Amino acid sequence: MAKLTILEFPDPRLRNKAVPITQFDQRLQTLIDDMFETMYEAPGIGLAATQVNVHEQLLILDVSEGKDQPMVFVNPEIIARDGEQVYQEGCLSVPGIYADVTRANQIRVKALNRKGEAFEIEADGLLAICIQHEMDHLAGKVFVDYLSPLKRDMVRKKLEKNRKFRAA
Ligand code: GNR
Ligand code: NI
Repeated sequence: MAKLTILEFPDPRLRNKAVPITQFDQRLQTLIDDMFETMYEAPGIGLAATQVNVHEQLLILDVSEGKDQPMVFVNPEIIARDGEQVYQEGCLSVPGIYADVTRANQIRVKALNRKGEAFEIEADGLLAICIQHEMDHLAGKVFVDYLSPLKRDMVRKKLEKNRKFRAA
């Protein structure tokens, strides 16, 4: 297992659009295991392959209290959505920044598991938020894109300052 490096906003590589996965080989299994190690260590409740500079349609999450319910979604698609919910989101690629984001309250998702088998789930609450947040990453989108350009620029400056402080 290996811990991977997480790209940080405004890294242009976070803008890449992920391509579908077709090979459910050892490389994919290792990538998934390394992403779990990286996510649990961060710690975070979700991680998209985009964030570790792999531009393929793969996201993982674990929104459980005990951190014992790992979930894997390959080539995910939202096939139904309903309602709205607002939640204060954070992101491992935008460290230390939190902002309210409005998303669908309930979604139905179709995806493949790590073996390439199809499944569908209905999600609401934090699980629904997290799936939508990670699917945005796969589309090259970051949650601060929902903020006004002025606020986004403030986020960019704050991150730059924090990075300089961390480096010093
Ligand atoms: O760890 C994370 N927490 C979180 C909190 C609120 C809404 C979304 C998230 S996802 C985030 C991990 C991450 O950046 N995934 O892309
Ligand atoms: Ni994120």
